[in-house]
Amino acid sequence: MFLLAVGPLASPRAQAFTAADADRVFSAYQAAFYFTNAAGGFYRATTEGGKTYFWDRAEQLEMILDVYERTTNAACLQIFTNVFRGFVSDHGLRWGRNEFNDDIMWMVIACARAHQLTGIAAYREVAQANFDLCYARAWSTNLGGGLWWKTTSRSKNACVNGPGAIAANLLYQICQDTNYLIKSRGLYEWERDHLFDAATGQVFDHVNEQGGLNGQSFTYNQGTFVGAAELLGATNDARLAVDYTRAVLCPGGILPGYHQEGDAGGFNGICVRWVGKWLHAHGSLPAYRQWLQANAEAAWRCRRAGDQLAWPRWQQPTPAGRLFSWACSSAVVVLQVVPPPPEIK
Ligand code: 7K2
Repeated sequence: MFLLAVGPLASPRAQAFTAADADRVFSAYQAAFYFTNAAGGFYRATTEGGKTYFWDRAEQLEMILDVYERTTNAACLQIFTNVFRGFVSDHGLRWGRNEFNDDIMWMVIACARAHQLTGIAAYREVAQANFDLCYARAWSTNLGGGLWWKTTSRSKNACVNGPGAIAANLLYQICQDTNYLIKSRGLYEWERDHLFDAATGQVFDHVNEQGGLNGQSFTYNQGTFVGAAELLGATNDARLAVDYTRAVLCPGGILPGYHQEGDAGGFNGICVRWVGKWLHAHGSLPAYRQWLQANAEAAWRCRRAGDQLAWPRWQQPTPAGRLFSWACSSAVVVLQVVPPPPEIK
């Protein structure tokens, strides 16, 4: 009895999260949401069925690449291939029918990253063709440049200009065409001038045609701004936007608990993907690393028993009942892109 009583104290302190947990969170996700049919691979929209549509599926493709970047496991590429095939079966190879310019830019990023990781020409071709068609219809001189959010609405939003700057930068890298670098810089500088407060690091959601600023700040916009800034060497801007995210958007240090229904469920995954790349490029500055690790730990801790899924409100336990795959992707991403703390012996 005595030995049993002291056993837990003598054993190593449980780690916050490990690489094995990063494998587990993805396995749980796949078990709950992934399915294949003759057309390809897909994700159920919820634990009850359906399938994700366009931009959430594009971001699920990015999630798979995050797992691959961490593990270099060829099985991830097979899953990516299947989901890409499913995407093409639903949306084709030219996406101009989708009125949302942001949707197209997210998918361009996923395909450009896939090309970087695999060298497969088809991913580069589809990324380039769709960036070009999107840029041609979305860019205008109104408000000094920048991309319209969608074909019909008259606002210029962070959610298209940040991803557009990243997409153009990746195309520059993979096509070696400096016109893409010029576009990347142009979009970034427009966003910096119109949707960024250099005194605080805040990224604003959008500006309307009359120049009216919407002052809301979402973590995904902070994240893509950081990603674009870092790719273009604007390291001071990147750090400012990271600081704003950490100090203002994270009460108690944990990213905001967005609702799982709707667009925002996956915002924190996008945020940590780009903030994680920024951190990696800057030698894992300890305070920032610990902040991201606390988020990854919270995401893993909040998972529910049984199917092991974690919802996007990491401060609270994942409830029973229906969960949304797009919203559960944030926890998968954070565990891929944040390095686990060293093992405590
Ligand atoms: O208003 C935009 C954006 O500026 C804002 O940050 C978010 C907040 O909402 C929309 S972006 C969401 C759209 C993405 N494309 C596909 C659409 O179905 C989706 O509404 O959530």
